[in-house]
Amino acid sequence: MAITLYELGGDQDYRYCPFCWRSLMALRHKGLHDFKRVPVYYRDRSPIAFSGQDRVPVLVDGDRWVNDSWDIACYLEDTYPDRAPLFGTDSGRSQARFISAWTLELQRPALTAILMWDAFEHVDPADRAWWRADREKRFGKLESYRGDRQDKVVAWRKLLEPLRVTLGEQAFLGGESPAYADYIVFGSFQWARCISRLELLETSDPVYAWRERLLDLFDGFARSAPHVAT
Ligand SMILES: N[C@@H](CCC(=O)N[C@@H](CS)C(=O)NCC(=O)O)C(=O)O
Repeated sequence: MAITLYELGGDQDYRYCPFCWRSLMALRHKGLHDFKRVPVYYRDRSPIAFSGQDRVPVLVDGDRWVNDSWDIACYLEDTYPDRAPLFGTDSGRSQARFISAWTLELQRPALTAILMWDAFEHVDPADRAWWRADREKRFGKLESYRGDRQDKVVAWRKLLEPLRVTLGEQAFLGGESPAYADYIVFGSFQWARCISRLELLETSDPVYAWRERLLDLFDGFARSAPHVAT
């Protein structure tokens, strides 16, 4: 059955939605390599109107569709049980829910504020007026997020301590091999890597080495995605 993933479109074909990256990695993990990627732009959500909501990712698998990255992961796990497990067990699934909640703390508001200007710069030009109006309503003037953010990055790194301690002991959150929990957190790092030159991690950090391992997965699938990080 043909699979399509509707994901956020940015300028120059950049794909940098953290939640879509969770689903992209989950598809590859399940060995579902042959799927179509369709960009959805902020200004026009009509391609996903069939889902009755206006957020990406949305997955279409034959005559079924699922929206929300968590529901997509559960759908893939339950629909393709004979392929590599994303959660492993019910308790793995429950614990991944915790990781998902924790990752939101990591991403919002601190990382969002650090990357606000970068994100704006990579919104498709035709979406910029919409994006500015929407984000300024919620977060204030975009220009206030410009400038040196190094101090903020140093403070943000402290939030990574539970990740750092865990990955100091094991290769992945999934243990010896990656699991959906890894893709949840990785989505935020991949988002950052796609839009920003800011170095979020020090090379000596176990989280850095983990991110490298994730970038290498599936023949360097995430590494080869268009990005601005050096
Ligand atoms: N909880 C949702 C969040 C999805 C979400 O917020 N997606 C963003 C793209 S990263 C979106 O569609 N944003 C549209 C907007 O900001 O209006 C999930 O995990 O799928």
